[in-house]
Parts: sequence; C-alpha cells; structure tokens
Amino acid sequence: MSMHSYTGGANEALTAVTPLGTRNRHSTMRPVARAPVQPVITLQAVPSVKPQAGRMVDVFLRYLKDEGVRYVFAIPGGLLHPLMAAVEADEALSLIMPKHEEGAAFLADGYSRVSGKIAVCAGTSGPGATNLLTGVACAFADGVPMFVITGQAASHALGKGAAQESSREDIDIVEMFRPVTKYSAMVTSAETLPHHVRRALRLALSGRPGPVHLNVPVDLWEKASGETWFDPKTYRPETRGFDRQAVQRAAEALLAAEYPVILAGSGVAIAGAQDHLAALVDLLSARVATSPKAKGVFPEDDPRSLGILGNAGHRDARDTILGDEVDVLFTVGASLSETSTFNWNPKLRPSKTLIQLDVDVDRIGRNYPVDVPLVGDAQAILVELVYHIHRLIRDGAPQASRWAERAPMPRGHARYEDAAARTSEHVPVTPQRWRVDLEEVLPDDAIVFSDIGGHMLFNLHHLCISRGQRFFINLGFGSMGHGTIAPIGAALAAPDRPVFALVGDGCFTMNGMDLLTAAENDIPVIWIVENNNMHGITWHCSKLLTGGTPMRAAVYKRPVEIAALARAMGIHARVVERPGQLQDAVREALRLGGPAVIEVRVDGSVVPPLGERAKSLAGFIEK
Ligand SMILES: Cc1ncc(C[n+]2csc(CCOP(=O)(O)OP(=O)(O)O)c2C)c(N)n1
Ligand SMILES: [Mg+2]
Repeated sequence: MSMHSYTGGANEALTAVTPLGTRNRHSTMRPVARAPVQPVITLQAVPSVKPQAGRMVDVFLRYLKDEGVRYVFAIPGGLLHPLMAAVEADEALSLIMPKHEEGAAFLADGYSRVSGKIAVCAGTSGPGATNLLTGVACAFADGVPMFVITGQAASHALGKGAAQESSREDIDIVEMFRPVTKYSAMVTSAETLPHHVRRALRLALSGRPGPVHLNVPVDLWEKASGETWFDPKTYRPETRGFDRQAVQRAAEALLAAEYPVILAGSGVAIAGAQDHLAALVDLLSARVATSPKAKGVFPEDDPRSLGILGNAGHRDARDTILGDEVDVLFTVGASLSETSTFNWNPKLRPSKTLIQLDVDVDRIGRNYPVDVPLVGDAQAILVELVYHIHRLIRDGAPQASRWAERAPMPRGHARYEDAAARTSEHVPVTPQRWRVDLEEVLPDDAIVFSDIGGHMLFNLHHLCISRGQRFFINLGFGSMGHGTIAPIGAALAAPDRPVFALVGDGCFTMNGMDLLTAAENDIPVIWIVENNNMHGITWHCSKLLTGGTPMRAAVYKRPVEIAALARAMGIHARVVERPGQLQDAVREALRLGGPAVIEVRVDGSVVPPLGERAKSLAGFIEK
C-alpha cells in the first residue's frame, strides 16, 4: 500500500508527517525551521466514514470545501445550472458573478495568488468556457492552482448537435483547455466524477501548482452518489522530496563563496518561502536580486537588495550579476527566461558555481549549464539548506562572504534610472514622480498588483516594495486586464490588508467593466489608473524600433475619462494631475474603505524603462 492510498473505510491510514517548517498551505507566514526534522511515518487516525447518500453536485462541493474553498467565481448559464444552484444554496460558499468570464478566472487567480489555496471559477458551455481561457492561461503560466468547471450538454445528447454542445464532435472545449491546464477532462459518468475530482486536485496542488479543468454534462450533477472518500490527505501527497547530497554540496559552495548572489524567482512566492530566503541571506551575507515577476519576495529596501534583474530592472542587479565578481550564483525558483536574463546573456554565469533550484526538472539546465541542480519545492530545500549551513558553521567552517568590505549600495533616488523625473515638479505629473508620492502613503502591509504595459515597467523600476508588502504581476502570460481584476479576488482572500492595482488606461478599458463586481460586493480595491491617453508601451516601443515613427493607432482618438467611468459604476473616484496630489487621494480612499479609483493624468511623453525589452525585440526582428 502506498503512503497515501485510501484505506477503504478502515480507521487507520499510513500518513507522512512532513518536516517542521515545510509548507502549510493554510497560512501565509510560515515558520522558519532552525533544524529539520526528518520525514517520519506514523500511524494517524482517519475519521471513520459513513456512506452518505447525496447528489453528485453535493459530493463535488464537499471536495472543494474540504480544500478550503469559500468562493466560486462564475457566470451561471443553463448547462451549469445545477452546480450554480447548489453553490447558491450552500451557506458555506458564496457565488460571485463577474461581468465577463475572463473576470471570473482573474478573480480566482487573484484569490489563489494571495491565499495560496485553490480557487474556483466556472463558465457555461461554449462561449462561457472560451471566455475563461485567457485567465486560465495566466494561472497556468505562473503556477497558480485553480479549479475550472465548464458546462456541457446532457450526456444523452452528446454528438447530436445539442445547443452549445462543446464535445469532441463539436467545438472541443476539453481540448482547448488542455495546453493551459495540468489536467483537462470531460466527465463521462456520474460514478467517475469523484475520481476525476481527486485527480484534478492532486495535480493542481502538487509539484508546480496550476489550473485543472473538468467539463461536466449537465445531467450528471443531480445523480445520486454514495461517495465516502473525502479526506485530502488520502488522495494527494504533501511530501516534498529532495536530494540531500546535492543540498550539502550547495551549502558548502555557498558558505565558501566570497561574493555569493541569490537570484530569487517567483517560485519563492509560490512555495511561501520568503522567510526562508531571508534566513539564508542572513547566514550567507549574500546579495539578492529578484526576477521581475518575483519583485518584492526579498524586501527591496533591504541594504543587501540588488533590486530586479532584467526587464525594467536595476543597475545594481545588472552590474553585479553580469560583472566578473560573483563566484557563486544561486537561482531559486527563477525560470531564467529571456526577460530576466538580458536575452540569456552568457555573462550571467558565475566564475565558480551555478546552483539552480526549481520544482520543475525541465527548467534545470535549460538555458545555462548548472553545477549543482536542486529539484524540488523551494521552501523544503531552503529549510534543509539553512540547516546544513548552520551545521557547517557549528563545525567551524568560516563564512567567506566579502560583500561587507564593499561600499553600501545607493538607496533613495540615486538607485534608479532617470532619477530627475522622480523629483520633477512638472505638470502633468511624471510617471516616476507619482510613484515616489505613492511610496509615502503605501501601507506597510499593502498588496500591490500591476497590469501589463508601460506602467508595468514604471511599477517594476520605480516603486520600492518593502518588508511586509507584496507585489503581483502575471508576467508569465502577460495578459492585459489581469492586474485590473485579479486584485478584487485578492481583496476577498485578504480582507484585512489594503489592496492596490496600479494599471494603465488601456488595461482598465479592456477589463474595467468588472469593477462593477467590486462595486456590487463592496470589495475595497484602490485602483490607481495611469492615464496617458494611449497604449504607451506600443507607442514608445514602435518609435524606438522604427527609429522615430510611433504607431499612430496606439493613441486614442478621444480621451477616456477614467474617473467619470468609475463614478458611473458607483465607485468613488478622484483625478490627480500634479505632483504631491496623490497622497491625499490615497489617504482618502483608505479612509473610505470601499472600492476607489484614482485617475492619474500623466505626461505620456516620458519614456518607460523599456531599453532591454526593446533591444531584445530588435534583436529578434534582425534575426
Ligand atoms: C490581452 C492582451 N492584448 C494585447 C497585449 C499587448 N499589449 C501589452 S501592453 C499593451 C498596451 C497597454 O496599454 P495601457 O494599459 O494604457 O498601458 P501603458 O503602456 O499606456 O502604460 C498591449 C496592447 C497584451 N499584453 N494582452
Ligand atoms: Mg496607457
């Protein structure tokens, strides 16, 4: 019998107890273990289970609730009706209906990114399902666990051309979701639904997390079930393995490094390993950069922070990591993609040892030859690594880091490119200046989302994310609109924390109708919408690529009044045009406590920090 196999109603099951300090998906701040405890096998009681007669839909909802689900984000429709009616009737669940199914997926994604739990979205057959796709792709690209349900014609009608049928014989929804999920299947009989659900949950929440999709014929939900197998421990593993000898080699190389640097990727956040990373940095006196997507997983105000490496990144990170000094580079959950490596610059390799940690073996050694590969969960491996380094120090090994001999890195405006624009009194305000103003009033526990565009480059480069704050961006797939709507889901997941969305006017107009969802449910997100009256990134990039001719279509033919749109949706709104005005607007929004929009009218001629991206685009075009 495997460690996690079902006991078939017996009272005892073999259950693995994971090492102290490894991931507990139900808390966001996890303890840092001082010494690891080996995995041990114990006998634990599993509550005896009695067969319960019920409908399949009740069985399904019980699985979700046992995984901590409290919200279902969906637009109901005929072929989803039994599921939606059951959700609405269930007091433990809330059905949140957005204005567009893409919004449903974005809401679920934001909820999941912040809570670390699986979130649920659903769309009815046909267009309801296809509208979900982009949002699901964003979750897939960034490793966000999500349960996606789509409706389907009744099983007896499949293949006959039923209304909105989306089966193999028609527009095949299951196939469409396959490349953007870890599992996509049509449930073909009521008896097999629980099997599919367990498999979907196991895959969504193991290894690199991600979305899963089930397509369910409408008649199956009401069928009777005697299902008894529910306990998550019995159908999905929580153990995380790693190669201890490889970890020991990494520990030795890191402690012996004179100029150790850590490049932290978004895998750190997915694994909830921020505190463990901080413990390692303390032990090694290392310097730390993050990938753009992982902005803030190590506090950017820390004296050891190099800032961001790659697109819109910081000079300290680039000069240090591409310089000659670094002898040991440790990448943690960073995909080493084009955007974070300056088009895979070979100088990223350190002089002695490249240590690469990733949960996905396919990422190891993909773009750079690796000296010490570490495959597994970032939190589990960092716990083990910290333990080995402690042991080496206890046994007398010296810590070789020489960073302390160097002058401290600049902080304040000197750290950034185009520093003069950060203090500019120009009207309308520069994109850099309002972000400096925002830092003054951004709460210590703020959750910040960015959308995609030129404003994203300003957010990445010019906003400092400090200890306690968090930053999210869907850079994997890079869909506009995600950073506008996902924060609503985030605010539901973290009702006690202020949530900000720093977005562009283009993103806002693409998905902004779903601010109505925040207005209806009084969900307190503060949107700061940078209005430059255009798709700024397209305008600036096209100008650079053509040597001076911007794409005219990127500029709006009529200005969009963002604040007026927000007010029409019943949302408090203000306009900011001058330096120094934003602080009051933010304080007011925080005081009011509901959803709020602050439209910042900026000088659109200010070029965002897009140098590296434009260079690599130009490189591809030349090729
Ligand atoms: C769904 C989608 N369509 C197109 C793009 C390509 N794209 C990236 S940013 C952008 C324009 C963003 O405009 P805005 O939100 O106003 O940001 P700005 O560049 O002006 O700051 C476009 C078209 C995308 N990333 N996602
Ligand atoms: Mg714009």
